[in-house]
Amino acid sequence: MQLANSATDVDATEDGGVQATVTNASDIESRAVSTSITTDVLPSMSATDIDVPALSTDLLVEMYKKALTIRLMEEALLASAEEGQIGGAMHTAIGHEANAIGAAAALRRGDYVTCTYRGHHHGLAWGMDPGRAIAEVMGRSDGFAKGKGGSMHFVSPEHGMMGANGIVAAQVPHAAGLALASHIRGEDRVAITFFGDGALFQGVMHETFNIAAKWKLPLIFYCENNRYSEMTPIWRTSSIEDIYLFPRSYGMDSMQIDGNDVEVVHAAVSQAAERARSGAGPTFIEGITYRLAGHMAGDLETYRPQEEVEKQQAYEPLTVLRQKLLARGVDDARIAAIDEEIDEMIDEAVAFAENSPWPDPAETYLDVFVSTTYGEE
Ligand SMILES: Cc1ncc(C[n+]2csc(CCOP(=O)(O)OP(=O)(O)O)c2C)c(N)n1
Ligand SMILES: [Mg+2]
Repeated sequence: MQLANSATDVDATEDGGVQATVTNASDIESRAVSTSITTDVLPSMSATDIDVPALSTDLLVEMYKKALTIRLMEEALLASAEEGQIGGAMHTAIGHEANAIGAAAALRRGDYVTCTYRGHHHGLAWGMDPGRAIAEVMGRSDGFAKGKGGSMHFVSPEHGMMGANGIVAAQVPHAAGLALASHIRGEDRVAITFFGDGALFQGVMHETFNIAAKWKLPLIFYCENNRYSEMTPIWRTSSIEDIYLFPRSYGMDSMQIDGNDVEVVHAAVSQAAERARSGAGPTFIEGITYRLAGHMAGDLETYRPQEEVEKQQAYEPLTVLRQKLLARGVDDARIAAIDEEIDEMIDEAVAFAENSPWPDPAETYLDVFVSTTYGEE
């Protein structure tokens, strides 16, 4: 196994995103990681060995802040939903954070992302502001889609966030279209699309695998395998539980990785992005993760034992990140100060959203239809 010898510097962007640049830094120890899965929910699961360059401590701190921001925002949203402040279905990504954060840091500003109805973590990882994000979920006019999209249609093209989607797998061909547009325009933008394990059994998924591989589109397929499709465990629905094997029948390279470790996710997405930009085509990444909260707000979770959830708490993205920080010498006091800072920031974000006005009914039909035809400016 080859040991990588590079590290990543953090570059916090103005709009709150975290961007990473890989540089040579032989003084930071690199490691080759066998990302064996620590859960026994699926004891037979084994992961792909990949080279994982050590990220800089500064970047890990930024990633921790982002993960905590997402986590606390999601918890605040669940509380707001319970108070009846949120209309429609709302799905949180508590436990999934590392998949979005590791990927966003490995990609460039200008790269596209599409995702499922479980997409708050992608939006924030791509730089969306928590106050406006919460306002959107609450249907307020300061939201990114003026409150018209809500949780399931999170969108912010200025951040490259091209849309969450309530229809399982519908966002996948959208990302193929974005990748194709990038190719036709001669740009080097990559598109990444996130979906769940349940999406693998949608026909459009396989149609997209085929054409993306055939046309070598600059596309990254990222499956957040939390081992449940709504309330149904994967072993009841899938002929094989190693999801990453499906795309291989389309001639696509794929890997199965630890989706709870930002460094592993970062390394995998970096590899896939390099391949996409070089013209070698798409890669499929299966990030093994776990949904710590219910499928959606109000889920009674009668379909899984509480012990299973508790077991996963020992290896969830925030715990993993805290351990990494402690190992790098970032002490408990510094972490506690960060925790306090983010907690206050989320309180302010919630207050901002709650004070945001409701949309004007006169705007109902605005921004609904595109007013130009293809090719017109
Ligand atoms: C085409 C379609 N079929 C069914 C549904 C209902 N549905 C909503 S979420 C979901 C489960 C999807 O599971 P998975 O892809 O694993 O994503 P997760 O919710 O676990 O993140 C289903 C079947 C839907 N939204 N769209
Ligand atoms: Mg799932």
